Amino acid sequence: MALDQETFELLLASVQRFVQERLMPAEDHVEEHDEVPDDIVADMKEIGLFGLSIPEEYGGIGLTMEQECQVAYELGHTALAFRSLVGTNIGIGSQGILMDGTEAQKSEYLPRIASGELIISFALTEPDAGSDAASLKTRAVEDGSDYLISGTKRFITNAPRAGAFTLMARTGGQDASGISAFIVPADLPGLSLGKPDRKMGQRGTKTCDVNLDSVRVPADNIIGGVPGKGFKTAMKVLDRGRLHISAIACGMANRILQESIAYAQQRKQFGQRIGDFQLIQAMLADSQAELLAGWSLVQSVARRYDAKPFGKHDPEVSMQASCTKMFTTEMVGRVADRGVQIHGGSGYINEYKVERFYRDVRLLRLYEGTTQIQQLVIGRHLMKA
Ligand code: COS
Repeated sequence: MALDQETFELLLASVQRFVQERLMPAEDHVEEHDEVPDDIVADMKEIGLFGLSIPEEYGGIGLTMEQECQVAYELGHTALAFRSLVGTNIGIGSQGILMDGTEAQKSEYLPRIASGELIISFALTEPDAGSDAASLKTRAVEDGSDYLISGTKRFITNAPRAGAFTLMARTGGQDASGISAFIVPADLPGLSLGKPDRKMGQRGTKTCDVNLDSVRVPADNIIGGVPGKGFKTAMKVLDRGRLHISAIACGMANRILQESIAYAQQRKQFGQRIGDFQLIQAMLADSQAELLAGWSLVQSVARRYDAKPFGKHDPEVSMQASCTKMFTTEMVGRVADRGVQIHGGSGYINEYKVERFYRDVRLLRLYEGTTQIQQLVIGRHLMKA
């Protein structure tokens, strides 16, 4: 059940305060040390950020998609590493269990995910299976009442912190129907982590390979208990994740716009504030208009998402989620580019926030489906009509 409006407004206001008073002041620490401090992680648990999307009956807050997007918009206003830390528990790590898991799986895992005691990652991507997710090679071979899983998962967000993975492996034939989703505890023998990835941006976000060498996982850990449903679970999880990422993109676009306005108001050239020049105003205006369009789109599609039965695939809503992710993540790329331009030479210097945000937002157009994959989802849907 959704949180009532009044309680939700209070939560949103406390997240706004948390972002401004706790997270923004720690941005330089995250950039410098490539880590989110432990005391901030503890505070994130305290205010319930890990359980935003998990129903109250499993210990979470139970936000609707529309409400989750509003919170994600606020979290998008600061270094994206903070959002990334809670993002897999709120979204791609937990939602497969919530949508398709058995009652026993939900009650075993969701309360610990909601409290942040257990970090759960989503392991779909592999060295040879990125956009073409259905071609994944990680194999799960039946052995009595267990499966032995072997393969490599790549770029797995939060893997170094994870206590468990929602992991897609092939139990059957070569197409999408041969894929199953497993809950794989991180401490099983045969599971090891690769070295941390060194990335272009999003410092403080932890990703690495996950290697599986005959990892013995009970058949009971197949999400929903039935093999062959894992690709669809993964796609449904990604539909939802794409809306969440879109809200983050809008939050970050607003932060960059505010940084740009502040700079344009104080920086003087040719004897006046650069913001008084129409060419600077044109860049601010383009960013504001595109942000408004993107954020309106997120809210409207999130409402459409909430209106369909939970966990059920609605191709029209999937198509709209792809439109939203494509538009908003491309939009924040343009806003970040203009932000750097407005800052001039200072925009290229790390001390100014726009330099790092410019690098941070580049990832939004890649993960949870590249812009080209969103185009494909949209184009295919239109051609089926
Ligand atoms: N929800 C539920 N089921 C879905 C779905 C969705 N959003 N999208 C597709 N399916 C179903 C299809 O209906 C089909 O089922 P049937 O065989 O019963 O008809 C099955 O899944 C296979 O679908 P499809 O044939 O469209 O699969 P493709 O291999 O052509 O792949 C794309 C589809 C390209 C859209 C998919 O692989 C994709 O999204 N790739 C990007 C992966 C990604 O985002 N990676 C990021 C990793 S996480 S950071």
